[in-house]
Amino acid sequence: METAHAAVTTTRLKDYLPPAYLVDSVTLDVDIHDGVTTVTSELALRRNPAAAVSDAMMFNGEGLTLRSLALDGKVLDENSYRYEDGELVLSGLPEKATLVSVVDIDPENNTALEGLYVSNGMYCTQCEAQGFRHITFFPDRPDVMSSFRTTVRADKKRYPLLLSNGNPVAQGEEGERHWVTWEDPFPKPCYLFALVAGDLACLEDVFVTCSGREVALRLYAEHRDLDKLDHAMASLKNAMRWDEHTYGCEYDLDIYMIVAVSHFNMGAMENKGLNIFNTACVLAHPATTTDAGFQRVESVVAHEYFHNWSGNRVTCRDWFQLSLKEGFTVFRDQMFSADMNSAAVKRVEDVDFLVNHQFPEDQGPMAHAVRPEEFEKIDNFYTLTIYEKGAEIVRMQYHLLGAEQFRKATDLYFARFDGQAVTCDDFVDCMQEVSGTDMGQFRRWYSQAGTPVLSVVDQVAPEGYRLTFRQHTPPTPGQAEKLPLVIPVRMALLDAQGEPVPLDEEGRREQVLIIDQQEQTFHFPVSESVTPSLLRGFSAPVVLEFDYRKDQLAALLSHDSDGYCRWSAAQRLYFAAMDRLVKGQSSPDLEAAALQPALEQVIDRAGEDFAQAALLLMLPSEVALGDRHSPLDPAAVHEAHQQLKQAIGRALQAHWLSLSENLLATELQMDGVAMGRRQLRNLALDYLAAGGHPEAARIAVELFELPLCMSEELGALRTLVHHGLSGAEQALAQFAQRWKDEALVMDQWFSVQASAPGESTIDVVAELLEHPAFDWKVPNRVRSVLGALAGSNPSAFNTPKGYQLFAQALGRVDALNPQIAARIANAAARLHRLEPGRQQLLRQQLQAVLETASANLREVLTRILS
Ligand code: 0A1
Ligand code: ZN
Repeated sequence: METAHAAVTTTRLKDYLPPAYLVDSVTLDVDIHDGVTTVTSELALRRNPAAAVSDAMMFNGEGLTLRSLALDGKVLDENSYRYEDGELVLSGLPEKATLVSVVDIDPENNTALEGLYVSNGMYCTQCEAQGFRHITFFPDRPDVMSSFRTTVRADKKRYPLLLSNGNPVAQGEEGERHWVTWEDPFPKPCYLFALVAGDLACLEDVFVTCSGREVALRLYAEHRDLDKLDHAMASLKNAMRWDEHTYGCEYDLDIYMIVAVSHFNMGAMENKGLNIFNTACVLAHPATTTDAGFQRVESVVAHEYFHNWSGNRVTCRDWFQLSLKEGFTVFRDQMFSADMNSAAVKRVEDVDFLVNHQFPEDQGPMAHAVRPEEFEKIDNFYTLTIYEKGAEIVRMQYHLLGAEQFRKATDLYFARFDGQAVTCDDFVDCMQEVSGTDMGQFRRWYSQAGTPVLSVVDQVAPEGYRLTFRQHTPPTPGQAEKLPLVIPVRMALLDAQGEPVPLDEEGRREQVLIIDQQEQTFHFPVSESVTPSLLRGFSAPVVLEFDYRKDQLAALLSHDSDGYCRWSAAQRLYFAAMDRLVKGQSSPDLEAAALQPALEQVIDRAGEDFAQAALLLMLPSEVALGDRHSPLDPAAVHEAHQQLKQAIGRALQAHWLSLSENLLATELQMDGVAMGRRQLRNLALDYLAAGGHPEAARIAVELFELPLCMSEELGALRTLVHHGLSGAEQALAQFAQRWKDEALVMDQWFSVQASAPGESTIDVVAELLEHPAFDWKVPNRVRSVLGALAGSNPSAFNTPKGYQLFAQALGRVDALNPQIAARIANAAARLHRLEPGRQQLLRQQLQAVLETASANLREVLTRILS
């Protein structure tokens, strides 16, 4: 547990030194008893030939009760080592030595959920980034890679299942207790260690790898959830096959296991051969899981599986290189999901997420480079920048090299660095070596924080058409000066019919322009009037500024063959309309009338791809709208957002009504088309309600009463609750009654209420926090209320009561789980953009929490308040 005012230490990339000693092998014995768990570890130490010669070595250890230490069989007395502030230092070590330590730990009271802890009666671990030091003494850094042999001992009846990494090699019984020994021959850093002891149900299958080896696939969950594992199993097999085809990566052990746990700080964890998953990212059943939930399971299962190569076989030298494994693996999972579903829709969803969540991070007080230079708590750097922007940087390399060369480069990367802990530069070196391209300037993407702004102007001249690009990256904390980046801009020029015109003598109709200077102009032999279609496929993570005319945007939305550009045009139209409303320059009905023809075109073509139509018809979020206005008055933004939604609801009400009724399915299907239909149908129903249509409540109640699946049921409930329709209260009560035993469904029940727009929701949130089913120790539940309030309900959050409740709750979470508190606190990062009155109020509240904050929370709050 963190204590108040724990010493803050900053770790810097420039101070990196290799470890003095390596640990070739680890033998662990974990003896689990109620109330105390005893961990005996035997480390085979060897002086690191790559380090400066030293006979001293540091081992991390946090919250360990030391029983004994012995070096080469000799018990060490207290004078022969130093153990303070979580660091054990031994000196006078020979070239090779064996260190045996015996410690006691207390998993039952571990609410921070790092190291070994208990979740619903099951023992499990979370060691990334620095959890292993809570289990035993160890050089807890990713560049120390060891083979592990682990014995787990526990009561036979209560913990029939004893798991760890690798393959089981021995087992036995001793009276009421039993033990299993696992061996993982692949050297790994300790952050990939895992252990599980519990009574779980198992779904089993077999995968035959490309070289014909049989791999046992075992998915574990609580017995009641056994029927919710099929989708994860199917996703896992698809991912294994895809990685063989796409990257030539074959699975290496004889077993691959996934364990679902209810208490988990993040989504899931790629421990070697024994993934541990948040139940929310692995359990899926049509009755209890939304379509978005199904898609998340598919992508997270794949993500963790892909880490077996991009992360485990080849890992990070230090935590500054985190994006080496995370950016690359997100890119891999994005491409996998694109291949399994509609690629165009997937790309827009990913861009939407990046633009609406990572861009604000990169433009706020938490902005940091994809390869940061320093951190206090590494847990705070599992950010959208490391993950999502990191993935965009890999994607740019993929497109710059082309699929074939990129594959050669990743082959080289995996072959050259197998079994090693390496850097982002090593990755780019492979790209450079294979392609012969100088990637020197490109590497700035890793070191430079902030979102680049690319301003474009066009000019029609007698000689042809010209586009001039100017790039500029605004300063970020600690990084005032910015250098030009390499920005690939995929583009086309569309004629009046929306057809791309030839851009050069060869007749190419699409090009990638490389912008690598502050300003550059490109000429095209085009004389007709054209609309530029820029940044196609979102070819670089930049803000693109171009002063489009309304008719050009309508044309892009209707005709562009690029899904991203269509979506981006729609976003520009919506934002412009709402901006005018925020500034009081227009009326909602006028704006809706102006949008109507373009939206009707989208609706007419909805049958081509329902999901894409839903994405095009959905308004940007209130939070995203607020990010365009400074100083931010959340009430004015809320008003404008509601007004436009209502006006669109009214203007197109006949369409919303028919979509709400005609897209209704009669039997359950879980394919992409069926999911797209439900998405569009839910959206239509929501617009119908926003427009105040008298049929909305009836349709929503009918759907709620007899849903085919959770997407329908929850969609109906959300519409009822968010629009305060008659029947909402009853539906909430019915839903809670129906699903009281399904934690993941109840999370949705909490979050639907906490995200209902409007100031009065804050009183609802206060009640939800007192609800008997609310549990401060369960991260999913905490997120479902506090995350929903602060992250997606600006009109309730940005009130005096909202700030006060948020700050108090933050303190309460922090006392139990600093990682979760710090994560939720990020929602307050917009503080500096708020109008002075609110800014002052929020500042006061956060300052009060700071007094007692853990080191994790303190790092985030200090940055926000600075
Ligand atoms: N490596 C995991 C994410 C993860 C990171 C940190 C954790 O605890 C602090 C847990 C999981 C992934 O990328 O899926
Ligand atoms: Zn990951």
